[in-house]
Amino acid sequence: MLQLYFFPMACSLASRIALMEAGLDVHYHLAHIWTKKVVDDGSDFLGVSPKGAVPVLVLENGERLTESAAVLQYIADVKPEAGLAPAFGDPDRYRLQEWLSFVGAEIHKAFLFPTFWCKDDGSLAKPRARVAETLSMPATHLADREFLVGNRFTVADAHLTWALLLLRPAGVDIAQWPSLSAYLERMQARPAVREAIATEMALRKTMAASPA
Ligand SMILES: N[C@@H](CCC(=O)N[C@@H](CS)C(=O)NCC(=O)O)C(=O)O
Repeated sequence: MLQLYFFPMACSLASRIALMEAGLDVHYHLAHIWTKKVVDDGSDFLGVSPKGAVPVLVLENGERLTESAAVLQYIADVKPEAGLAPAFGDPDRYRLQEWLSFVGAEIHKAFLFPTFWCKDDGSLAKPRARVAETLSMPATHLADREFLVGNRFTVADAHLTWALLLLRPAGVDIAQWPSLSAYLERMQARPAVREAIATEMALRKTMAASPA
């Protein structure tokens, strides 16, 4: 069985959404990303992954896969019939990778990560100034589309949904981009997405405020 190391409402939520959309059986381990302890048994999370970051997906053969873009595509490819990624060779596969990279680098690491992890000593001014320009990209793209890639839900939507959910706690009002607000509402209406968020929100309430 696949195993996912996650922290509630962190970027590993996208992997949980993908796993639930695929209907895969998974063993979930809560890894505390500040203390670097696995909550199940108090073991060292750095022993699971020296990166000390979620998501970590443990594959059926015991190998550990990190980085959301890779983990999400792996999940999609375990259950191709769920249609969570275009097949390799389909030009849309590169569109999927394009969006996974954009969410991971331009939204997550350029904005969400510093917002939640860095002290606001003035150094957050630049990422904050840039975020509207960044978000205008998916906003424009989604103005006349239901999903990021093709005409069905993919793991790129799982990734963007997570990032958009964190905008409010990061102090950005998504209402500025009606296409993004409508998209987020549509995504949250999906049963798997709703259940994944509800599960992690419930866990999160039992913990202190957490970063991205
Ligand atoms: N590039 C990685 C970033 C993973 C990441 O930064 N995860 C955060 C949670 S959203 C984390 O676990 N941070 C802990 C740390 O960096 O110490 C990915 O896309 O999966």
